[in-house]
Amino acid sequence: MKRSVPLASAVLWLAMPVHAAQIVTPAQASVSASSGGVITFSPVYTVSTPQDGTVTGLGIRIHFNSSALQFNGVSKRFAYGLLPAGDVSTDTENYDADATTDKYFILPWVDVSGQWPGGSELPLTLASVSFTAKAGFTGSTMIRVSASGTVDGAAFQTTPMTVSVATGNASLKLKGFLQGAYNSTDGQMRDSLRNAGLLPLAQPYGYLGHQGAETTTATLLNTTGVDAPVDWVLVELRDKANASNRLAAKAALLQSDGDVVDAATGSSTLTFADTAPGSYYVALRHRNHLGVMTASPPSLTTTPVLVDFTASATALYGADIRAQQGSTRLLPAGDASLDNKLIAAGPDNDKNAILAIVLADPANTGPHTNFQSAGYQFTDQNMDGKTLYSGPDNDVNGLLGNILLAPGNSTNSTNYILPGSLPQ
Ligand SMILES: [Ca+2]
Ligand SMILES: [Ca+2]
Ligand SMILES: [Ca+2]
Ligand SMILES: [Ca+2]
Repeated sequence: MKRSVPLASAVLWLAMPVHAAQIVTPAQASVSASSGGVITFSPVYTVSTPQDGTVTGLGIRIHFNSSALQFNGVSKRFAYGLLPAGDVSTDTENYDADATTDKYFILPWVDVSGQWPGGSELPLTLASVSFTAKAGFTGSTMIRVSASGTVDGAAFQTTPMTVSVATGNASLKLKGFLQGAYNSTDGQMRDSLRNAGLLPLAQPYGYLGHQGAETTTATLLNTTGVDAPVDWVLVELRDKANASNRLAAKAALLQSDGDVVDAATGSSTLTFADTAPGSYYVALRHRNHLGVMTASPPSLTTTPVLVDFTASATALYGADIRAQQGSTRLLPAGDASLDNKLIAAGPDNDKNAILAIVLADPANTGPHTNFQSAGYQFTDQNMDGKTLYSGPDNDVNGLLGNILLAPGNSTNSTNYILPGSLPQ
């Protein structure tokens, strides 16, 4: 909030060389980068309490290690009172008290009419500074800020950004079971969609905002046995600082034995091109099952670690909404309406979504509620290639079971809502 003061006090206030501290912090405290990759440093400006509209400009130095990072330039600079950026200089005086940061450049702003942002205009991103991690450098390096000039009397506070640079890309191995396709007798998933020729060659997750060009091959789709493709899944890497923020995604094939494999090669190592080694939450999503995500962000390097969502010991982010089959865990089926919730009765329920597809099938001339609607559809909860609302092997009973057996449904009520635990 902008400081509001009576006129007499304001005159006194302006006369006194006392200001709130000026603070510049990076938008991200740490980033991971591939060797040769681009890093963006965004200094964010604010002032300490009391927030104070009387500060009149700022000059900052951005310090970096020139053997690790190459300075590319500055964009999106806050425009008011802007002066040209300085050239890259050698940090002989070591203004930031870090001997490893040997270079700096200055970003100055002046303010002759008292319009420098304060109060509700803060925090303010001052600029977007681009660096490239130099080929040959790996490890950790810092980008720091020091003040070349603050408003008269103002203290300056800052924190650095840690840049972790590694060669190669993040990779992992992943396992999961889909309840709808799972056969508890042999502990494998049925490959009925593949067997019926219904699995598409191209990834189907455009509706989740994934525009990847992943395709598979007729050879892989002809695989039978434990490595038979059951369906496409979507694997997401999410921001360790914000679990809702997807940083990378890869559509892949899920095999009968639970392995998630590269759709093009069949490799059980999933490598995320253009994604630096680092710590990321790992999420596994499917068209009509509730998605799951790791409770914490594992470190993903070029040596793939296994994330096994079939194991009860693998902790989930949020509530553990997985279905149970002995000690095995399964992604729960039933989200025919694609809203990340399982609902069997009442508004937006998944039963109605199933019924609607059955009744809308052009071949269902009755129409009859027990019609079998063939195809690769979200409503095919048990993944047998048909959507059934009633009768043997219908797609509703699995949903009902998940609602009635949900740990939070203490009264076994059919109108209980089971929310997904994957942050949206
Ligand atoms: Ca330095
Ligand atoms: Ca396998
Ligand atoms: Ca739903
Ligand atoms: Ca079905």
